[in-house]
Amino acid sequence: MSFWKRIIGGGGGSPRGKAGARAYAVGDIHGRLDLLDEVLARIEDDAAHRRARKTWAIFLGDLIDRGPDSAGVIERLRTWRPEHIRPVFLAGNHEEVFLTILGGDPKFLANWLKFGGAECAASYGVDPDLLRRVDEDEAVAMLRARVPRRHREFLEGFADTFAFGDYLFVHAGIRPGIAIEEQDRTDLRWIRDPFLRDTQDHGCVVVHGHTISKAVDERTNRIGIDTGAYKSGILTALAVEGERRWFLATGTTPARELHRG
Ligand SMILES: [Mn+2]
Repeated sequence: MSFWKRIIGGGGGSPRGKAGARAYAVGDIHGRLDLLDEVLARIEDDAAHRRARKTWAIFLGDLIDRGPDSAGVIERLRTWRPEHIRPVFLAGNHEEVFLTILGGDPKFLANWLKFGGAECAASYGVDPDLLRRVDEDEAVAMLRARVPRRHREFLEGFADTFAFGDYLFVHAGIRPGIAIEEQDRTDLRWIRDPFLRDTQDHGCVVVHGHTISKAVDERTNRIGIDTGAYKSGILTALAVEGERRWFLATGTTPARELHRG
């Protein structure tokens, strides 16, 4: 049932996922192939132990940078073909920057190297110190030569949003007060405060990554699941089916303790 139907009906019901389906959403991976392997195994195991449903796994973006193995993460997800689970990939701000550089534009290069790009470059066998020393165009050419075309094409195919019943999955968030179809792509990938501080109902529950919280940041109008995997070791996945939702995470932290408060 849509948000408006519920309001008009005066029901005050909980948000629901798409009828007859299940979704798993995975937060910012940032080059942690070790944690990705673990969370994929947990998702596949969880799905195998529940009723067969049409099932999606939505990756909220920022697969790359910061952690040690961006190239490995991309290759793992590019070739991930679980039975009965359809992967959906959303682009984060880190994919945007990486693709801009790989497209031949060096304007973000220096900042990218500072914000986790050095580790990404190293995962492709490109020495980040060398990238800093040579001129920008040469640095871009070195990266373009080492990042496989199939990786670039994979990243270029990422979506901006994924709607699932009363839920909307995005990388960073939405600009409050603007219809989903009219959202600016930059907001979807980069927004923080105007979205994070907003308490109004958006007409959907927004599930997002991008901004790190110590525990799952579960509010009435949004759920943040970026638990800072690259430094915390905790990569979180949210599962939604009907009115139910539950969390899977790497490490030994019980899902319950991932909740704030
Ligand atoms: Mn991000």
